[in-house]
Amino acid sequence: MAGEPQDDCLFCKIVAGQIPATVVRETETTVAFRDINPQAPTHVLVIPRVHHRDIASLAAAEPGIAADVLRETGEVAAEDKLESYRVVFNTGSGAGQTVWHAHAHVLGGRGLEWPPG
Ligand code: D5M
Repeated sequence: MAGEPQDDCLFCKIVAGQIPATVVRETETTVAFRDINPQAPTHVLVIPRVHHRDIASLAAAEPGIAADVLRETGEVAAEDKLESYRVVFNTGSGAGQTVWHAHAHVLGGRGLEWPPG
């Protein structure tokens, strides 16, 4: 059920401490950790503790927590002293989403081209 931990969800396991991660920030509602396959010097994922399959589902069901995720992206960028950075929510397999638990990518520390591939 949406919002409940899912046994087969990698990021629910990170929230539960069952899989290790390099956690950089935690709040009551969110966890931020370094991406295992970094695409930039800073590549941090910010996730809600609750399970929703993507950012749209999270924002529809729990808009306050979606706002918490957004606020944390800025905190991560500030901690890594990023003047410029990109926040990405891959949504759907055609856009490259591979983990079906809402997450923001925070990318920075190098030049970033636009449009992305
Ligand atoms: O992004 C999913 C991201 O999750 C992708 O960049 C790799 C990352 N990932 C996968 N497993 C782990 C673990 N165990 N720790 C940290 N990061 C991880 P998407 O937008 O769904 O493609």
